[in-house]
Amino acid sequence: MALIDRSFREKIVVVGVTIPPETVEETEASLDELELLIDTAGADVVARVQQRRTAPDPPTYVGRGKAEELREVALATDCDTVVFDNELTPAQQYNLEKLLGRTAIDRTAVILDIFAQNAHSQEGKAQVELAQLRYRLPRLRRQAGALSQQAGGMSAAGGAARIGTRGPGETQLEVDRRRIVRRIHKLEADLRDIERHRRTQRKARRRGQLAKVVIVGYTNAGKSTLLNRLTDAGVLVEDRLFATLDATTRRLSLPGGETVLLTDTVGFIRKLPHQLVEAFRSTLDVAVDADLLVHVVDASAPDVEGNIRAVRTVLCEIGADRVPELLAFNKADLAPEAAERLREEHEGSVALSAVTGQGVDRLLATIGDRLRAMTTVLDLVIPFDRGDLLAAAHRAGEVLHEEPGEGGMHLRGRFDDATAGRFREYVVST
Ligand SMILES: Nc1nc2c(ncn2[C@@H]2O[C@H](COP(=O)(O)OP(=O)(O)OP(=O)(O)O)[C@@H](O)[C@H]2O)c(=O)[nH]1
Ligand SMILES: [Mg+2]
Repeated sequence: MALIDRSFREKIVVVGVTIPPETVEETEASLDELELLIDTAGADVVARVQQRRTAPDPPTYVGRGKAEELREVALATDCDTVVFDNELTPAQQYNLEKLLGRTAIDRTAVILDIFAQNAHSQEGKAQVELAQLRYRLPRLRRQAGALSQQAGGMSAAGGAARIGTRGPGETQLEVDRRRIVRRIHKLEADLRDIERHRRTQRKARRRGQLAKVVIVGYTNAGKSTLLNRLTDAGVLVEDRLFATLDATTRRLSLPGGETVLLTDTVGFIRKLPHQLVEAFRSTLDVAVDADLLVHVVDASAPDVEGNIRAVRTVLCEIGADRVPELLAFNKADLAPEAAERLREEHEGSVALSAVTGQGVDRLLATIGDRLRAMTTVLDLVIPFDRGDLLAAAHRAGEVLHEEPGEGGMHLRGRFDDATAGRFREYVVST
């Protein structure tokens, strides 16, 4: 179901419309990113068209005059596809294709296309297909319209004639729609099964009560490189967007002796399609469940603060904005000055290079410090006949010291806030 043909390098014209409060600079940054996405998808951008408007023009998003100009640019550059940075409604997409005489798609379609190309696991494939079908379902009319025009010959050629007719195309449309809805339900059920299975696994792991550290960040920031540097994960690293779609978890020993679980996740981007956020919800849940997010930032990127904001927007959308965050400015080998400046500007952050390893020790020490700051050290006396509690303390916390003494087992341990409450009546001092 690729939207961009990969049998050759398609020529593409990109279109960006600035609608306040968005600024022209933000539109340009977003278009730069769209060009990277298109390059990742395997096509070439040959021209860029921009416009400022107070609101989208309902029929074609850009105004009538701009649409004409766009048609001329498309002809002059002999492009194959026009890609809008803004999300098009199905009707706008249809009208634009008719006017331009070539495929018109939006940023969402490009991102879905790249995800489809990069999905390898069963779950990743199901998630991407689900997002694609949800994107396609409301757009079916367009294709069915083309069908009914063919079937109806001359008399049905006028665009308006499709509405209200019950031609063979519409019957086909109903068939297609039902088939897609059925497939969506099947995928949702499959994903629920995978999710249930993973929850069981996660529960088994939780018994170990290891802290969960999750690497998040902009796409291509170096998240997988960092996981590989810190563990022997061997995750695929590539200089392209959305190389990673599946979460990978490894154990990691911190310099203080604690072991944590470190997870690499899918990267974020500006205007991440909501269909994808929805479909990837179960994968993204690892961030919601985390004790600490290591937010990896490419310090050599042109708009670092914009990238940080884009990641935080997605974190907010999935409900992970309340998890503590540690900013890690990566690629310090490429941009040493920028990394250092950013580290100074953001309190508590670190600068590092996942490739050379510089700053990695500092990162590990900081992870340890941050996790320890979130836990409470308690001194407990647990009666000898409460073997259940003693076992629970070992399971739920990190026991630093224990010896039998007056009144029971004297134990010093580190507990998270929730567990600490259970031992309240056995606390002797804190
Ligand atoms: N110079 C330099 N390059 C780095 C560093 N970290 C990562 N890279 C490069 O950046 C590119 C992306 O790295 P990945 O680890 O795949 O990035 P990611 O954040 O996992 O990307 P996605 O999974 O696609 O979102 C690769 O070409 C890496 O070699 C670094 O510290 N310095
Ligand atoms: Mg990755």
